[in-house]
Amino acid sequence: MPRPLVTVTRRLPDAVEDELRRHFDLRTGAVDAPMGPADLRRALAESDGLLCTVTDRLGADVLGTTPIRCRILANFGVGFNHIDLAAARSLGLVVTNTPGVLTDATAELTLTLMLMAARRAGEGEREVRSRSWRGWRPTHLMGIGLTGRTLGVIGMGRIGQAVAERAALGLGMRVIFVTRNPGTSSPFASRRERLEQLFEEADVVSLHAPATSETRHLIDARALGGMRRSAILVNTARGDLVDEAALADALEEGTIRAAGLDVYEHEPAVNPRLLALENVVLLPHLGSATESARVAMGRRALENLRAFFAGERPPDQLPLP
Ligand code: 8YV
Repeated sequence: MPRPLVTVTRRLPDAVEDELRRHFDLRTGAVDAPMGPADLRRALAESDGLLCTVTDRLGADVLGTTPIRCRILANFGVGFNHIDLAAARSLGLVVTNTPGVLTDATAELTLTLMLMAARRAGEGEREVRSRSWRGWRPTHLMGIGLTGRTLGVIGMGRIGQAVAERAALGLGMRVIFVTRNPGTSSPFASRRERLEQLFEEADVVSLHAPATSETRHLIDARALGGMRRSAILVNTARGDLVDEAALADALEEGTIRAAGLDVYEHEPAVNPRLLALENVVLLPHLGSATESARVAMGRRALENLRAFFAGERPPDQLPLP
């Protein structure tokens, strides 16, 4: 039986590509750059499976192209808002993701941003690197401590839970959360029913909800206006959740104290007003960027592909609308 042909849209860690080659005929790009619509359409037309990433915009315009040979989209990552699931369903495609294996890495990066924003670490680093540090002084770059402060978690899935646990146990924070899921509880956090309640209480607001039509611009001018003036906003989820222009206004005007962002509305573009501000920490979508998480994500995508082509149900098959 011929081996399935799988197109891998981006270069993955060597260990993952080697393992994939043991199971599939692999097509990888010569250069590691995002695939445009034409290349994606060709990959869908010519391969049995597509191992894709967040940089592949698989909307109805791309997926709607017929005929396609592809039968499975194995996403490398947990978030799948770049894939039009309705279009995938109408083509009979199976879609999978890689939940769980990047939870620790993303939770750690969330704490990194919380601490960096609270302690003004980005400002300090820029000062040292630009050789403008003039030495210690009692009032230099004073930030805020997080011990005993309140963290508000929005979205209490795996990553929200992991952030709550680390903030409570590691930083001694009091943690509150909101979620749409009625059955969710946590030994480390207490629930609030309304976002407004969370905004009133939280010193740090951290986003862990998926990007959907309902969560788009969840953090807008009104939400920012409801937060404490001393609040720090952290986003390691998806850029769509935050109205970047409204956030820039809030940071410029002192509506909130600071922000820490790992994701953006139009990646890799970042709103130039944010780039000009000192009170925002900006990272380049590093949430899952540890060696072990990226290898585990690759293995999980491989396992989904392997199961599918063996006629089994892939372990991370997504329900389609
Ligand atoms: C990934 C992420 O790096 O898993 C996700 O949803 O945002 C990141 O951890 C990215 O999606 C890779 O495709």
